[in-house]
Amino acid sequence: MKNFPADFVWGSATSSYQIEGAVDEGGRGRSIWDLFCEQPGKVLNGDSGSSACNHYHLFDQDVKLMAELGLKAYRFSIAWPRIQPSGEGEPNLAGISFYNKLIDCLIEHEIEPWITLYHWDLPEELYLHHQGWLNSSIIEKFGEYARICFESFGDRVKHWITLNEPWCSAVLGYGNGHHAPGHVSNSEPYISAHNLLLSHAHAVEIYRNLSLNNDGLIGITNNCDFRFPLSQNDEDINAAERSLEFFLGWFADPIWKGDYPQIMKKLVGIRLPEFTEDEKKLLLGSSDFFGLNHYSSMLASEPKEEIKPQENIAGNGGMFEDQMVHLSDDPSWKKTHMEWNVVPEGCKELLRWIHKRYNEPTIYITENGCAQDEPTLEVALNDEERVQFFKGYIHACYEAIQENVNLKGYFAWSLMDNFEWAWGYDRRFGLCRVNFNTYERSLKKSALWYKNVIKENGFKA
Ligand code: PNW
Repeated sequence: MKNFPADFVWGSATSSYQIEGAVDEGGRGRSIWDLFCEQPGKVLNGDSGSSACNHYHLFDQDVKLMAELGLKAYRFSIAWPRIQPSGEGEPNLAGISFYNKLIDCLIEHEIEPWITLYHWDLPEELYLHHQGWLNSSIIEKFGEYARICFESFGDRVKHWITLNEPWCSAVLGYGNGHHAPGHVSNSEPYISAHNLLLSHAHAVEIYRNLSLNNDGLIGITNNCDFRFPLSQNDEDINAAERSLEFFLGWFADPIWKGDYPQIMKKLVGIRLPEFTEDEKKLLLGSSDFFGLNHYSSMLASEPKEEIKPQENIAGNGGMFEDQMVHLSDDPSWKKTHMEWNVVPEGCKELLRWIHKRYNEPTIYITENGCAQDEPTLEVALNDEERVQFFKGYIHACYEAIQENVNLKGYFAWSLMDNFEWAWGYDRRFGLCRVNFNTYERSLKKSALWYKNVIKENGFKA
């Protein structure tokens, strides 16, 4: 038996726009994703999250499903435009009431609520009239929104995540335009990332100053894939390291080391904003734990020829041309329906890398999972590939813990099939199957497997 520490947190995660639906109800304002989905060609099949899983109306049923799985914790996000429809000003009481009901229902079922404040649904107004994450005025606004949440829910919620994957907001939102608001630029990713980081640090300062008199923790969740060097040549080893610094160091170094990685300053030059001394102080230590979303790995090598911006990815925000790394796949790797490589070993290596670089932080994997092609209910209910995926990655977590990595929890992405951003409903990550016409949920094989892992606090290898 591969047993985990007794207090290991087994959870599952979702996000507001991906599951709630009911976009015009309860006084919710519009977000940049409502706007983005209306633009032809941005989302596969013209899908949008307007009804999604109808979780807004079915949340109590969903909490029962979580209880049935034995989840110890549930990570969900709050839709900023439900709390402040225009992104500022007085709170919308119907929005607060919805999340109060959800939180109370979770607690009643002994499931710990973990709240993410920002999982990409920026109030549209802040984008249209205030330049969204490109304007440093967002820092104060995000702080006020966060304060409302802390004051409304902080008596019952002990785990807070300020931002989900700011890399995605910056690179996909402002670099290659694959996500809302769909900008294409090679400088805006660095500007938005800068304001995202400062917004995070400001919200954490507010939380800590509120002294809610509980033992609540607050942190940030970053995403990172692992990079294996293609060969054992120094050049390729350096390329892999550089790629990790561009991916994760960009967002984690300011918080755990007080500034951006040196290599980014060198390669990005004047497009990388600078922190003032006060900002560095504010950022340093502004996360009580290391939230990590991890999905995949690639091979990294020194480019053989000059890397040109790829035709279809003009200005990709540092992931490709700025870092000067050639990325490739090992042909032996299996791929998921997202075309992401399945490499459990990369998960272990990344955990080690974080442990070492950031001085042995407490880590929570706040997302890990895989999309599978599940055209019918029957196929979905027999998702053996997903069982194998979870088995491999959770085993990698187990091995990392054996090496003293301080991994304290794991959240499967996702509780149920949902609106997978630019892929609409075509990519299914759920432990539970969702019929998007009837909203019926059914437990997949992977859900039953995970249920047993939680019950046994481990699994047979
Ligand atoms: C994450 N990439 O998104 C998000 O936190 C979830 O909302 C999402 O459903 C899940 O992972 C699966 O995609 C990502 O391009 C989107 O590297 C894109 C990337 C990584 C994470």
